[in-house]
Amino acid sequence: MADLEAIKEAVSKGRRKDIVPLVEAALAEGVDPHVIINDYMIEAMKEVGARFEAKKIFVPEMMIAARTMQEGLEVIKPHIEGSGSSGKKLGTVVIGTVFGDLHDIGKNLVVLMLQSSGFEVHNIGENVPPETFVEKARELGADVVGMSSLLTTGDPHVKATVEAIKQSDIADKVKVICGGAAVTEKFALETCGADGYAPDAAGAVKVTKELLGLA
Ligand code: B12
Repeated sequence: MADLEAIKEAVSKGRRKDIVPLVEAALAEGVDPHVIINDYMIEAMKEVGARFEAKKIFVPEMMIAARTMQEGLEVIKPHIEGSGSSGKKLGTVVIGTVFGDLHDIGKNLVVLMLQSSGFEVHNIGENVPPETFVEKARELGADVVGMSSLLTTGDPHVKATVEAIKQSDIADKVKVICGGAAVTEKFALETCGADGYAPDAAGAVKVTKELLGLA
């Protein structure tokens, strides 16, 4: 039987040498990759965050946990890519993490889920200033711009980025969605004026489809 608790523990304790064989074994037994990610890996990262907040661990441990999760995700990726796509491009999404913020795991999961659902996704990276979101969205012909924010100190950057897009020449061409642990629905929609919010990667696909009239 697949040891899913061991996957959670490998991520939360940063046991990098264990993660790949554990994930491979679970996948070989037919465990749903989304279950591995959502119910075990993300839960592990929540524990890591709580231990960091309680000063039981520090940045290096948080970093090793993140690396462990990323290595596990690399094994899972091919099992998700293309899984739900009909082959027809549903739209173009440009997505990045806001200025000052280097967290990328959640954003990269959103990228993976959107790609596997049939969207063309351009990942413009982390620490992205508002004007770069606008430039890239214009250059790449985005239908939707997504931004990720994990730090509450990033709130002004989320607001500034939404405003930069809404005040630009592409305002009527793109919809703006926000997410990440620092963002609430109220903050995204009411304070920043974004068009959509989602709490997780599956929700990101749902809201993107809704905004483009595909759902
Ligand atoms: C791993 C981690 C790190 C790693 C990041 C590695 C990496 N490559 O990303 C490292 C060690 C580098 C790091 C650094 C820091 N971190 Co950190 N980190 C975390 C941790 C433990 C997990 C984040 C994560 O990957 N979660 C798993 C993913 C899958 O979840 P997610 O990102 O939330 O994404 C999901 C949803 O939010 C949503 N989503 C995400 N993006 C988007 C975008 C859109 C458009 C949509 C619709 C949805 C969506 O879908 C995703 C999938 O379900 C969190 C704890 C937490 N609870 O979040 C702290 C946390 C975010 N970090 C924190 C802090 C304080 C820091 C540092 C400032 C620490 C320091 N003193 O240096 C630095 C900041 C560096 C910087 N400038 O960015 C705090 C933030 C507190 C706050 N209120 O602002 C947290 C909350 C920890 C805590 N409880 O104190 N961190």
